[in-house]
Amino acid sequence: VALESDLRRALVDQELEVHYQPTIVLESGAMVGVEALVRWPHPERGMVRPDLFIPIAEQTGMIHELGRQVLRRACAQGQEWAQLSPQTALTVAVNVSAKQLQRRDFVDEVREVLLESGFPAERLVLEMTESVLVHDAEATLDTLQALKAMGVRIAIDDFGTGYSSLSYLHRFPVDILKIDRSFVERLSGTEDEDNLVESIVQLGHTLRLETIAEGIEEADQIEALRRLGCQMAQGYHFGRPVPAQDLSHLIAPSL
Ligand code: G
Ligand code: G
Ligand code: G
Ligand code: MN
Ligand code: NA
Repeated sequence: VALESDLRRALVDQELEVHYQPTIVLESGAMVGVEALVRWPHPERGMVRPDLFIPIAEQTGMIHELGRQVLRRACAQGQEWAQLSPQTALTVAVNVSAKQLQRRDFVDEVREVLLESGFPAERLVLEMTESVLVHDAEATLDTLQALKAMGVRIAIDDFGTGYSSLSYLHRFPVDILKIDRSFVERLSGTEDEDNLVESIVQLGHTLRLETIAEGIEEADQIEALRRLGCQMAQGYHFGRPVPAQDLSHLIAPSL
């Protein structure tokens, strides 16, 4: 309850921060995007992890305000980077809870944030988990098609850990599969584990989806992923989530 009222106050005072983790093209090593990850610098508890407060926000309905603040911040930041370095054309990926997608006005909210920030819809990626597609499939399909029509791209987060079905992947306007880090962790071990990642990458090729491997911590995982045909990656090896200013030197090196 203490955390809940603290979170309510943090939202009113706009105390949440957004950190950004680079997304890298495996072939070239170029940074092509970032994932926005919310952070809560709590006055007494220090940095509170999202795993702790996102569920509270979902249960109390605060997730809508939280999500709006993160989306606003991330699109404004994306636009700032675009102006500092027009040639970089970074994508910005924002995590979205099932609860947010279920709200009727979610699409309007995304449209408004894009208009207000000037950030191009084509460079916004919304990340959601597989479970979102399964529950309330008809309403979700409408929502995703409306987002798609605006130009926004859809990524399935933690892919491989949820309720996977080929038919919904085919049916929903998904653009990107993010391969869960539990699969990447076990890479370069036995052939069976490599084959698991390989089949997700192959599925991506078949459905014409981009694949992003998550949780790369070791250099030897990069070679394995390249060999398996995975296009992109994220992980502490390339960069952990950091405040926007800590990425500026990578985005506009001359500044
Ligand atoms: O960043 P880690 O940084 O600890 O994130 C933990 C979990 O919180 C992940 O599952 C991530 O997707 C989720 N998360 C991080 N930021 C956000 C956010 O802005 N909105 C939602 N809904 N989830 C987020
Ligand atoms: O669920 P989602 O994929 O959005 O959450 C991303 C989570 O993974 C965040 O908590 C982020 O901080 C964390 N993360 C990012 N890169 C790595 C990594 O290389 N190793 C580990 N263990 N976690 C990572
Ligand atoms: O950022 P720093 O200089 O502390 O990073 C040292 C090394 O550890 C780098 O290779 C970096 O990619 C990696 N790294 C950074 N943060 C984390 C983390 O939270 N967990 C793990 N396992 N590795 C990290
Ligand atoms: Mn994510
Ligand atoms: Na993930």
